[in-house]
Amino acid sequence: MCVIFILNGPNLNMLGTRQPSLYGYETIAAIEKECHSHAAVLDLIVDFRQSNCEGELVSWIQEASRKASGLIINAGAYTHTSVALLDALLLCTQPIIEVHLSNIHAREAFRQHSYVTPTASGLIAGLGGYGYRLALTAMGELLKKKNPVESREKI
Ligand code: CA2
Repeated sequence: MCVIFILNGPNLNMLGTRQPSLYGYETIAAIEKECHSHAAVLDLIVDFRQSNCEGELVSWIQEASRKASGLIINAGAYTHTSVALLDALLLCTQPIIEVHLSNIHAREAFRQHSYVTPTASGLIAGLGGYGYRLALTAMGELLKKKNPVESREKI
């Protein structure tokens, strides 16, 4: 079965404790649980992680490039700042889907630039924790394609 890494960046461990109007009431643990059960329906296995450290995320992206069939990433604030994450993502030959809980394009100008987007097959933003399930569904469809990344094939 295909293993999908789902990586989460800084402060996402705080979900459900503050700022529910922006990020919802769901905790990261609840999102992880939903991802595991949705993945089971799709015949996928999820490796779900969160870190506040940029270097750890870089190492996990490198690990995903060796072990995973696909990568779903919410890089948190590093989305808007990290060339290190971009360089690591550029090494991945697997499909990448970028997820954000909030609609980053309806927020401050600095959140409207993403270093992740150029590496991603697709982007889901503004749908809260549901976006992770949508990303898993899309990943399942992408993985049925012969060349999901090279051609940036559409579902
Ligand atoms: O909308 C998203 O998913 C973001 O990646 C979340 C990041 C933000 O920097 C990005 O621009 C968009 C922030 C995550 C912080 O999460 C918190 C949750 C509860 C309380 C405090 C922070």
